[in-house]
Amino acid sequence: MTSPYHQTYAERALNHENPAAKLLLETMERKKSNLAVSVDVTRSEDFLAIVDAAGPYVCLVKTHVDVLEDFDYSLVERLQELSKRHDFVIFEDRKFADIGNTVALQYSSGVYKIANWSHITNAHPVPGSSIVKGLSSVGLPLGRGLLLLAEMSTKGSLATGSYTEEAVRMARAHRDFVIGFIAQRRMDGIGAAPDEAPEDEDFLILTPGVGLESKGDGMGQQYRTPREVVLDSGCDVIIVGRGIYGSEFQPDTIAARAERYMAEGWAAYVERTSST
Ligand code: 5BU
Repeated sequence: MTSPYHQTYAERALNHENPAAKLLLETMERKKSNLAVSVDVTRSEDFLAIVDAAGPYVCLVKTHVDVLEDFDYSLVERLQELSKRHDFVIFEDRKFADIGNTVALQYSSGVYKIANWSHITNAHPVPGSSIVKGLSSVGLPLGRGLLLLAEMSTKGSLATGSYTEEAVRMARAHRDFVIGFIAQRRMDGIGAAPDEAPEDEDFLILTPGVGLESKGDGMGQQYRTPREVVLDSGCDVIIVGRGIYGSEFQPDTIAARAERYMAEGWAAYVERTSST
């Protein structure tokens, strides 16, 4: 069988049963975009302006709703409208990290009710597989998908070696709900004995730490180019925040930058899928 590295997003969509994974892969193929925009701003007005300007160029919008100072639930409705208009998937980058019972409450309830609107969310594997059980009790009936944080983009990250391998084993044991990883490279076969990894293993790899103009941010973030991430490391979705919205919220610049990242990410994918 061809490895996911060489398969098209459309081919891979057929292999996934989880609705969120399928939706993401189909959206990538339809829009010819493997770009996600990460929108980390504190005012709802800026948030919506960035999503609206970048929306046509992205397959996914990644949020941190807890940084919005003026959050109210109507923002979610606006975001959902934009998601329909521009055809993108929503990913709340919540990074759950507690016991099963607590994360189930944090996912379903409180101010944000993340499970109600976010197609995809993520979790640290640090508590063990009970975290997947807790989140899955809420998300699976709603057709949601989970990403495990197998690696991080930051300098000195502790998510390496056997920790990363355990994250992949945890995912392998919960393939109905865990659709892939936040990681810096492909994870297929990691942590498995040669006869252990299922042949049809296909995890989605979403990768932050992508930038064309700088190597880092002075606070531990490390950037690689879309080409390094997609072609050299085999990742599927490039996640770009400040590289797109920078320090100003002018719709023209946001759209132009998003278009550039989209083109670079897609060119790397085309090169990858046409290589043998
Ligand atoms: P940036 O502006 O492109 O640096 O934003 C990157 C986003 O990705 C930001 O929301 C982080 O919280 C997120 N992120 C990351 O940068 N690195 C990681 O390893 C993980 C998440 Br996990």
